[in-house]
Amino acid sequence: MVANLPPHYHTKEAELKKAKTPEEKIEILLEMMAIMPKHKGTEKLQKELKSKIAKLRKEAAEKKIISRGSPVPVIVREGAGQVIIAGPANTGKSSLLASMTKAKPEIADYPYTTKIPQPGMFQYQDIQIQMIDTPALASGISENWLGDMMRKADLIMILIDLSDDDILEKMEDAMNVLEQFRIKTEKKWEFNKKIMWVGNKIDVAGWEEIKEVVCELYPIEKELIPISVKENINLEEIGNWIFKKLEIIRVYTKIPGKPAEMKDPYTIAANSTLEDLARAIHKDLVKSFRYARLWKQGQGNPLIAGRDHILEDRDLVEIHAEEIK
Ligand SMILES: Nc1nc2c(ncn2[C@@H]2O[C@H](COP(=O)(O)OP(=O)(O)OP(=O)(O)O)[C@@H](O)[C@H]2O)c(=O)[nH]1
Ligand SMILES: [Mg+2]
Repeated sequence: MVANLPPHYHTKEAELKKAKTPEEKIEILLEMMAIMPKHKGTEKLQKELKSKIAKLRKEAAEKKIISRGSPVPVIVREGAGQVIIAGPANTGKSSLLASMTKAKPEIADYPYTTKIPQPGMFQYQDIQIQMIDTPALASGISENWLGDMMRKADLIMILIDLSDDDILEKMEDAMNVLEQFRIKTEKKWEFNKKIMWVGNKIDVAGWEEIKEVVCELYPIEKELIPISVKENINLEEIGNWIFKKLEIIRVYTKIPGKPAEMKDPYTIAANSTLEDLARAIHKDLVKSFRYARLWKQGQGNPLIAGRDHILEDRDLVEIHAEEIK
């Protein structure tokens, strides 16, 4: 069968000959893959390109050419938690950031659009959570700063594309990068960071089969949240999951004798005690703490609680302290 390749493909072929670094070659080969019509006649060629890409990625990874000397981006932590949106190219990471926050990242139908990370604040009920859109998680593309950023984050959201036939290959590659970043244990399904799995583009027919294929190879079925940014499906669910995964609680405080204002809560780690809350408010309060009046959500009468009392989400607390002389 004749391959019938578009002229643009041959231009890319010429570019490939001139490319020097593995990264350049990978980018061109990926573009060639994208341009190539997918039918029986191009099957052999597709395989060849894929194996070339795999070889180059290995080469790039071995040489550790994931630090290209470009300036390291720094993002100042803000809000009640920091979540990195990561994942293979073109899965909708920037689209998700744009839909959840006021940020305006560049979105395009070709891969590797995002080159530098971009933050946005996600309003979840009465708290704000920082979300960071990142460039594709792919060997030969991802740079070391991305690993640093991910290791410092509270939660990593891995966004995959459930409309993509090449999902397995991209997953494998992304997992390899996570291993290089020491976020995933080598050859084991074990992560040393909190991870959440999100599958995008379920507005495209056939996503269930692709999901099945991925879940057969990777044990993510129970956790995977299927969404569509485009059609606004399940996006609310993501907020709830982020909050759950961050394992934080909101605690409202009031001053004795003053009415409660149920806003601007402290956000502290789940299972924190009243003493931990006192510490978060002011270090002197840890010493001077005597007791607290504590209202559980929806309950009228307060309980009197000591410093070891474990707090829960949406508790209202009035701390009574000794006067410091
Ligand atoms: N059908 C469909 N397309 C989507 C959805 N979300 C995003 N897209 C499209 O997917 C393409 C890639 O979106 P981006 O948000 O740029 O993806 P990305 O993961 O940031 O891509 P890179 O920065 O290149 O890694 C764009 O054409 C989007 O319009 C979705 O839910 N459904
Ligand atoms: Mg992007």
